[in-house]
Amino acid sequence: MDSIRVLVTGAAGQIAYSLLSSIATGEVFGKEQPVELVLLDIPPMMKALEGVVMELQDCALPLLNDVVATCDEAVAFANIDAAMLVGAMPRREGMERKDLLLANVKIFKSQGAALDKYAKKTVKVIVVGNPANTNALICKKYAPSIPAANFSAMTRLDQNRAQAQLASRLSVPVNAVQNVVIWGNHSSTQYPDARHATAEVNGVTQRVHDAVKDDAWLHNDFIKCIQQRGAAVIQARKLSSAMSAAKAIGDHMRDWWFGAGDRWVSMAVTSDGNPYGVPEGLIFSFPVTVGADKQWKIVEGLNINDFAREKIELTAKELAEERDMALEACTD
Ligand code: NAX
Repeated sequence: MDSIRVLVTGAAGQIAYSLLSSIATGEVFGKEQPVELVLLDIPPMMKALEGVVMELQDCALPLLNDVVATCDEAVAFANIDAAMLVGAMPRREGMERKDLLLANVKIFKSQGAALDKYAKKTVKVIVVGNPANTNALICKKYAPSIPAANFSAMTRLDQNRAQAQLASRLSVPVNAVQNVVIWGNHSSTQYPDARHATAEVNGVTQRVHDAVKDDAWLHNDFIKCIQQRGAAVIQARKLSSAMSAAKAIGDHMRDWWFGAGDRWVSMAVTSDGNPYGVPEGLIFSFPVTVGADKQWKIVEGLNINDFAREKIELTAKELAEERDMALEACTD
């Protein structure tokens, strides 16, 4: 089988450190699929990246055909089949949200243009670096020759967190819980929605709502826990989520690559204005199904009550503000 070429940016960072071996052991693209890993980071990180390359060699991985480490986007984006855009400008003390957005516009404008120029037109892109949804929007804008459906931002970590919290509450394995939805932005305005979720408890599949029997918890503490989970990990670890983020990147890409069957997964993808009234063009997290042809489709027809409508509108409003700020900084 021919190798596929997979780019990971921010390759000297902490998420990449957990992610790279899972790609190279076949956990993402399959146990038969040889891969070439392309590692992009910025010039001051090249020495550290050398160490990562040495470790990948030392893992002696049969599926890993080649490793390229570079700080040159023309090299990094050439002929790639998948792009995991993890690297981003971190928020520094005293930095306003707007400053962070603007610093990232520069990075994702440049990487979008590099995708347009050098990548395969079938490339599948997941943006992880924050603000992930808006970074993906900018990246897509500067890669007009690549289908919009090939761009996504990651909310799978939020989905995994939500699924795990519900499973823990019901004392069932995580896989017994299905169809939890993350709507909107990968930020504290996201709406983790268990209204359509099901759980298999004692061999019987039922609505999570009926199994939990605690609406107050589902409407308050559950939602807040997922919205604030990233901050809670930082407070405890003094570092942001890395192991769980890497696992979620693998889950997102594997389901995209192979299809997710009848499971719903949450991916932030381009809104076409339907079916939930989210403004067209925003990169917004929806429940999607993914076919074996690698095409995702938004799950339609879900009942949106007033509570849900308010939460979806709030996170859409934040994303529209981010978009406006980011686009203002794009002079062309
Ligand atoms: P680290 O600071 O450990 O690593 C980031 C790496 O990116 C660094 O090596 C840095 O040099 C590199 N980098 C910066 N600018 C770059 C550029 N222009 N090209 C290539 N590389 C560049 O951060 P880490 O913990 O790995 O997190 C990476 C990003 O993921 C952050 O933006 C973080 O906020 C975001 N996250 C997003 C999540 C999501 O669910 N969407 C969850 C986890 C994580 O917080």
